[in-house]
Amino acid sequence: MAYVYDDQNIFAKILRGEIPNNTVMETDHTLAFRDLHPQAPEHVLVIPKGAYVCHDHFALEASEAELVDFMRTAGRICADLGVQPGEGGAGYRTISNAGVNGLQEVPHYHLHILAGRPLGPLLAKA
Ligand code: DGP
Repeated sequence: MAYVYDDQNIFAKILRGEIPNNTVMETDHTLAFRDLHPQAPEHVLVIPKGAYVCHDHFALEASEAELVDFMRTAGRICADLGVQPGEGGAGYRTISNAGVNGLQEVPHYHLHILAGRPLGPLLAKA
């Protein structure tokens, strides 16, 4: 089944400059900005500039340049936030929700980076 991308989603509007955002980092293929409703003291969203719906879409169909750029950008943000466990930071969590069961609200692929407090168990009880 082909992925169907809705270009009216809120992150597509952010990428087109139709809605403002609090940018943390921008590269050729990737944009990172602060979440509007932060769930932790640090809550950054990393998105590809390409039209990908969710993680599997991006992982399966993005170019190597896009994939590398996205992952390196996410890593650099962790470094800039000072949260890398290997560098003495207190750690963080990355999350990517997909589809109905993942409770994905915005259908443009994004990685949440959450940090700045103990984040508790991975999943709430259903
Ligand atoms: P998800 O449920 O994984 O699709 O998370 C979507 C996130 O996007 C949620 O944490 C809130 C955030 N969000 C929604 N609308 C906006 C917006 O207009 N600007 C920003 N910066 N974040 C938004």
